[in-house]
Order: sequence, then C-alpha cells, then structure tokens
Amino acid sequence: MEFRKVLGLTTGLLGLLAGLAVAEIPQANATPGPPGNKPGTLAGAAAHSGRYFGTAVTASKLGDPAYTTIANREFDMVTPENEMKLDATEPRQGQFVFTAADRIVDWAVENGKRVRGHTLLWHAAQPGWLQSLSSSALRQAMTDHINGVMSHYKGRIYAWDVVNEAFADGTGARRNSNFQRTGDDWIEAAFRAARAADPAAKLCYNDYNIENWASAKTQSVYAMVADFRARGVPIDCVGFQAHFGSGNPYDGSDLRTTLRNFAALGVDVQITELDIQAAPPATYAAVVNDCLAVPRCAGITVWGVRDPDSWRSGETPLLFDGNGDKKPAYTAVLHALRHGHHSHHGHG
Ligand code: 9MR
Repeated sequence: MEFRKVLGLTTGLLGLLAGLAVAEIPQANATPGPPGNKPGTLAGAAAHSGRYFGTAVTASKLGDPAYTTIANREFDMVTPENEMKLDATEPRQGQFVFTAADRIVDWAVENGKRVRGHTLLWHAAQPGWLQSLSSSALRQAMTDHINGVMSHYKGRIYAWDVVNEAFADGTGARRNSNFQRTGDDWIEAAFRAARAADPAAKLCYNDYNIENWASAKTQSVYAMVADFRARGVPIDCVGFQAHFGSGNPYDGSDLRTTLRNFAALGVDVQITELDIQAAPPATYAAVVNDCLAVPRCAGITVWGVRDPDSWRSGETPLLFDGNGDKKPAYTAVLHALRHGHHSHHGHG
C-alpha cells in the first residue's frame, strides 16, 4: 500500500497515524481489527476475545455492492480465494502479476481489515511452466516464487499459508507432488525463505482433514510441526481448513483436542476455510466454541460470503443465503462468539 493512498483514504489524525505506522513499523499489520467493528457483527463479536473473523474474498465480486456490503460489515480478515495462487501470481516464470490480488488487499486495507496470504506453495493451481520443472531448477523456482510474492506484499500480510496441503489423505505420508520430489526438506526450505522475505508475517502450514486428532494425516502434520519447533525451523501457525460434511464429519470435541495439542507446540492455530455441508447451526457454534476454548486460536475464516459464492454452492455451506440474508448458522455463530465461554487470544 502506498503511504499517499492511506492518507487519501482516511481522514484526520487517525489516517496520519495509520500511514506513519504502516510506513515505519513492520508489525503494523499485527494491530487488532478495525475500530469500525460493530457489536452486532461477527468481527465485532470475535474482537471481544481478541480474535478475528474472516472470509475468503473473490476480486471479481468486489464490484457487487450486495457482496461488499456484507463482506465489509461482518469480517475483519480477508483471504483472497484464488488470486494469490501460483498460477495467478506467476503465470510466466519470473513475471509476477498482482493485479487481482492487489484489488483485494487494497480493498481490505482501505476498509481496515487484515489479510491472510493464500498460498505460496501448493500442488494445485500451478502454472504450466512450473509443472514442467524438476530437481534443482524447480527448487530454485519455488524459492524465487516465495521471494517474488512476499516482497511485493511485505509488511501487509498478517499470516501467509506458506505451504498448503502437503500431506496425503489416509496414510499421512507426504503427498506425491513435483514439490515433494525435490526432497523432503522442501517444506522447511520454504518456511526459511518466507521468514527471510517478510519477518513480520506469521508463517502458517495449512491443510484439510486434519481436524480429527486420531487421523494419520493429523498426526503427520503434528509430528512435522513438533520437529520444526524443536529444530528452530520458523513456523508460527497451523491453519485447519475445516471443510466439514459427510466426507469429513465434525466429530464432537475432537477439533478442540487437536487445536489444543498443536497450540501446545507453541504455534497459533487458526480455522482458515470453514464451511459445513447444509450449515447446521449447532455444528457452526461448536466449531466457534472450540476456537474460543483455546487461547492460541487466533481466529476463524469462512470460505466465502453467501452460499452461491461457495466452491461447493450446492451444499449451501455458508452463513448467508443467495439473497444476502443471515441464515440460522449466522445467528448461532454470532451467539457463540458473544456468549460462549471463551479464553482471550493474546497477541503473539
Ligand atoms: O474455493 C477455491 C476455488 O474457487 C478454486 O477453483 C480451487 C482451485 O484453486 O480452490 C478453492 O479453494 C481451495 C483452497 O485454495 C485450498 N483448500 C481447499 C479449497 C477448496 O477447494
């Protein structure tokens, strides 16, 4: 964000202070949610315990006032749904394109929101040139990609999903991907490069189907994070996507156990892509309560605003319907955020 842009978009002393903070203090992106948080909103209710409440945002919908009205009112954290993926940001090797991602980041900052960067290295959504590389050329391209994207957004991202979905379902082995074929140490190399590129950003490992403690995949990710912590590989957070439904049922208090156990390793935990098949209010409330119960659970992000915005729209898994009206799940989440037994999330 340009300093001048901050001045232009805010008024008076507050704007000046915000501009100075962004210009001079690298940790400025770690300030709490916007002062505009209203009590009757998800972000406002979450802020009471020091947490954020976020949503995935699509750049192409930022011109739709029905969409932006809800997104702006209810959420104080934003994740670009696709615009920061490898195919979007580096469509040709060494030629970075940030147009769509910048639209989202600018919108977020203009509206007092923080941003989760998603994602630097993922087996999916890769441009063709990257898929055709291997061994040391691929490893170099991975590092170059991290440096290119993170330096563009330096100081403006609350947390990066440095590596996304690197483990296989079922066995808990590493997922077989071009990245994995460059050697087991690709994940730690990515985290080290990321720390150097933007020391102010929290660095997360993000995955799905790691909500249930007993699953082999969860155990493998846990072992990796424990190993990273023990060896000083820089990692600050673990993102639990939490795409729940018949394929990945929400299982009672199990998510809370998982969040607690990961937090005990000394990392923040975050719910990063929450959606639940048919949006049962009780399950949504239970997920919120699981996060509230764990002091190091920093916040919750839902994966889209209205049901038709969802990647699995047929399952109507979100908090707002196609008319933009609040669903019963919304009311359950808001109630849990306001009245649940919550621990306070400290700023780590
Ligand atoms: O919701 C995203 C969808 O629009 C994209 O087509 C898809 C492929 O890039 O990715 C979806 O988001 C995924 C996220 O990036 C990682 N976790 C699983 C999400 C749902 O598939």
